[in-house]
Amino acid sequence: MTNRREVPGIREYDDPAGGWGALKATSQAIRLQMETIKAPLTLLRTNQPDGFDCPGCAWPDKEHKSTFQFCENGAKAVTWEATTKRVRPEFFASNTVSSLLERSDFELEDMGRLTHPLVYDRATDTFRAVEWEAAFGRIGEILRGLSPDQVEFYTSGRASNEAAYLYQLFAREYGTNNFPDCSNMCHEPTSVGLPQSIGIGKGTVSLDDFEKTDLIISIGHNPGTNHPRMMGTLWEASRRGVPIIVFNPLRERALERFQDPQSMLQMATFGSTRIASTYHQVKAGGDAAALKGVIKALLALDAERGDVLDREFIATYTEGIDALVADIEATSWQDIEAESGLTRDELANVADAYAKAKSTIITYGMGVTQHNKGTANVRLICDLLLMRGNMGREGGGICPLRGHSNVQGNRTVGITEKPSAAFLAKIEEVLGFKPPAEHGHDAVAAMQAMIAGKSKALLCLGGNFAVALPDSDQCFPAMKALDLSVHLGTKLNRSHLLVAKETYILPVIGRTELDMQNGMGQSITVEDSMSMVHASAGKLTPASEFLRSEPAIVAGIAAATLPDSKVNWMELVADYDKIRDLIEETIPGFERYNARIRVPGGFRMPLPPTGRVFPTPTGKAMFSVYHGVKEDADVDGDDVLRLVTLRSHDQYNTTIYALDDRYRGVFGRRDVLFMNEADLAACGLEHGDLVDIETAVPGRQLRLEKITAIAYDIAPGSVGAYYPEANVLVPLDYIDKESGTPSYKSTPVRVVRSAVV
Ligand SMILES: Nc1nc2c(c(=O)[nH]1)N[C@H]1C(S)=C(S)[C@@H](COP(=O)(O)OP(=O)(O)OC[C@H]3O[C@@H](n4cnc5c(=O)[nH]c(N)nc54)[C@H](O)[C@@H]3O)O[C@H]1N2
Ligand SMILES: Nc1nc2c(c(=O)[nH]1)N[C@H]1C(S)=C(S)[C@@H](COP(=O)(O)OP(=O)(O)OC[C@H]3O[C@@H](n4cnc5c(=O)[nH]c(N)nc54)[C@H](O)[C@@H]3O)O[C@H]1N2
Ligand SMILES: [Mo]
Repeated sequence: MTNRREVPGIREYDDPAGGWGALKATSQAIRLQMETIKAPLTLLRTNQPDGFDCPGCAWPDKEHKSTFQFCENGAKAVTWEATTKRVRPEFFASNTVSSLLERSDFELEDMGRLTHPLVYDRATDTFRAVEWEAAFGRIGEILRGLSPDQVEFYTSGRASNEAAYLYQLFAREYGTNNFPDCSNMCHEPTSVGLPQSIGIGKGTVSLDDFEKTDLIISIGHNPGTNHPRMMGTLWEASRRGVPIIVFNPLRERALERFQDPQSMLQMATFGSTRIASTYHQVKAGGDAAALKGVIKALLALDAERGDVLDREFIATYTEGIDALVADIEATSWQDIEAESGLTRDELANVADAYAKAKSTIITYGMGVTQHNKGTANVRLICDLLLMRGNMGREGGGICPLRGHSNVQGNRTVGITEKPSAAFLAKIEEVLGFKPPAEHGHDAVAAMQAMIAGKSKALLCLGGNFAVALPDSDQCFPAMKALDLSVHLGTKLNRSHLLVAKETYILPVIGRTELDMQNGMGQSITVEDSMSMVHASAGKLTPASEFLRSEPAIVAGIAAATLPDSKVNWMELVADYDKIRDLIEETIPGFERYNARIRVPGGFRMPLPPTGRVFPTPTGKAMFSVYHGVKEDADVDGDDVLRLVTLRSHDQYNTTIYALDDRYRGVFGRRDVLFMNEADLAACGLEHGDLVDIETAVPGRQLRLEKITAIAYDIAPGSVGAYYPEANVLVPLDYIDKESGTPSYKSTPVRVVRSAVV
């Protein structure tokens, strides 16, 4: 490292995660986005009993009444929405859409909050303000002229239960199950794999379990950046002496050392706490092999000692262990080591620690799901937990780290392209219309239908659909070929600007803002990663008097589209309690919904596995078999590397807050490729060289040119680049077949030196 050349913006960051660095970054975020006088008050209202739910992440709060939990990235999410910057119609009048498309994603959102409903004017290539009713009327007219299966209803996971429920009701009465949603690009392997294994697609642990667990295994997530409030939980566990075993190809600072900004002593003494007790730099895409290795070692240990498996649990509550054991026996250590990049000894040590722990929690994120074997990965995690009865045991269970703050709730209230027959029957019984039963499109299928010209219209309840999806060079033109696109959003983004024949941008009241309907302040509800449902009420004055709430906009479009609707849209929107009553009538688990959200902390949705009830078709928890260990057999070559696309510390998905990635030592730029020193050398490259990256999968050849390769502590054979810039490299059809989730974390690529111009 000593004689490496200087590369602009790349320098080592030695401090622990959190701590003084986080305090400084927070005050900077406030200074850039908000009036400093208003900011502290706004931040203090985050996650309070009568305040709003933090739009940052889906990690729960203890009883939802803790004193303000300090969180740098939560503060960024809040200040980004509560910013005093505005982008008004006058600005749009003097800036063509073509010129706006030249700006970066960061610049687009940084212009501030949208203030007026806008319609695209093709003659001038600009957006201009439009009356709400005129927008609804025209959208309704176009939708009535299309066949429902030509229309896609996208949802990004920030929408409240109330907005999402109305949205799915509208789409289903209109006549489609085309519900692409952000979850399809995120935790779909969880939603598909967990029901097969344990009968429900949600995590099984609560915060209390973290206080009682003996071991935490963390696979493929980066909580210091993406679930910062989890750091407090990990910090406490580590100080209690609980081993934390990490599997991650990159050394992530927050998983190594954390300085708790809430600990006066640690701040004053510049101390920090070790987080990971052991850090395994698994190869990208090597988790299935690593998990099979741990299972193999655990079986060997059990053969030796006889008391490692929880035989009583396995006999009473599960099925299928014999097939798993047979498959594990047939998997060689040689393959496991080659594919995981970890040694037999390392994996056996994990098995030892696991066998010692009375109760174990496994946490995981996108490093597990965004692979073409994402569902198999999730099921292998379940297998490992089931072998020692870690389901329905205090301090044990599975903990998927959800993405958007209400992505789990959206699913619960009906955002799914594959609705159950029971749900559809209930809708028919209660609402009096027959919803379609035919399955609809998920995110990739929706885009493929758009590319093929089969889908003609796209409605987006939030999000940045085209930018979040893989293969931008195919997705962007497909947006422009649509007849209609409608975006409900808070800030301008590229998907809004990839205009269709007709395009509307409809600005919404955000989570932090007061939502008045009929003279009454309304609250909405959300469900966190641990299935707690609670109310959220914004307090700030909305960014503009012309904003409307998401439920009101959905209802407005629905009423204009369906003149003979069975639903009284306006009555529902006048009082959100009425939407919740309807949710209670049509979806199990919401009994006494309105009463229970008025209790601080809310209530927990039913989670049968916590009582060792597994609602699978057999009534048992099911072990799985995943043959083989390889990511994809046909793309191997000595020079093929696995590309991981990931988030920096200064971004929220496609929203870029700033250009730094402090913990990884990247400042003021995002055009870098993280590479292991050995891979750099093997490619004949040096730290700081300009490279081109090209995909190494059959099919469309995708390329990203002139990226700076930098030496980084990442597993050999794996390279990393930032999302969304690297999305041009992810093939749209390189997906997990079971869940449809793109392999954003293991695209096979080759890296070559850029040609000199
Ligand atoms: N501040 C902030 N908060 C967020 C978000 C945000 O963008 N910014 N996004 C939200 C959303 S929608 C989501 S889904 C979550 C995402 O939260 P995470 O799941 O943490 O997502 P990523 O940052 O994409 O990266 C995951 C981690 O997986 C590792 N990884 C990559 N490939 C592999 C692999 O093959 N195996 C293993 N074991 N690890 C691997 C990467 O090195 C990285 O540390 O966070 C949510 N919260
Ligand atoms: N290469 C690669 N691609 C990925 C991923 C990856 O790891 N690598 N991760 C995937 C994952 S996990 C996800 S979840 C998706 C994310 O995909 P999306 O959810 O579609 O994207 P976001 O960037 O979260 O959406 C940002 C936009 O949401 C709007 N917005 C913000 N707040 C609100 C609100 O309160 N209401 C409304 N109506 N709009 C609002 C703003 O206009 C903002 O521009 O991306 C996926 N894409
Ligand atoms: Mo996500």
